[in-house]
Amino acid sequence: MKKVAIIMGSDSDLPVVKGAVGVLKEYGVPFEIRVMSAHRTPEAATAFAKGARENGFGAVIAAAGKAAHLAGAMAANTTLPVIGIPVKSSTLDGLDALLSTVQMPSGLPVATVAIDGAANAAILAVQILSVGDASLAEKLAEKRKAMQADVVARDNALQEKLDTL
Ligand code: RP5
Repeated sequence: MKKVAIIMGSDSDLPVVKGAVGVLKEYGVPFEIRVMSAHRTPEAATAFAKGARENGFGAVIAAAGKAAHLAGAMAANTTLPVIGIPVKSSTLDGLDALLSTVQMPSGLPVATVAIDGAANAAILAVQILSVGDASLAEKLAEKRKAMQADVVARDNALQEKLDTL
């Protein structure tokens, strides 16, 4: 199975990024997690992205806050799908990182999830890998069914206690 790369601009992003780690573990998807910065270690970030495909990765998740150029820098140096997580790590509450990550020029897409949306970033990475992996596709479908059953159960519980509201 292809691996997922999780790159974060700083180890201070880890509390958010853990949400992606948990999902990848749940699906049994192999991953590597690294601290690399578009600004502080640009050469290392570039080299990682350039070698990502031949090193067995199928998708790259890049998490960064503030003037967040990490996902874009990854996308500039690989044709693998890149998923950006804007991290809320500044006085601007992550809006700065969201705009920096999502506003990519035409031709270099970054699939940007919500501010601190690490779980969705990992689910999207699993969905990308599932295109070539039937067992992952099956696990995703099972998870959807479980999610639907959970909502139905909550609705049923709500209907039962309407009189007490
Ligand atoms: C960004 O700056 C990082 O991704 C992090 O969200 C933020 C702060 O980094 P530290 O100063 O905590 O290392 O590049």
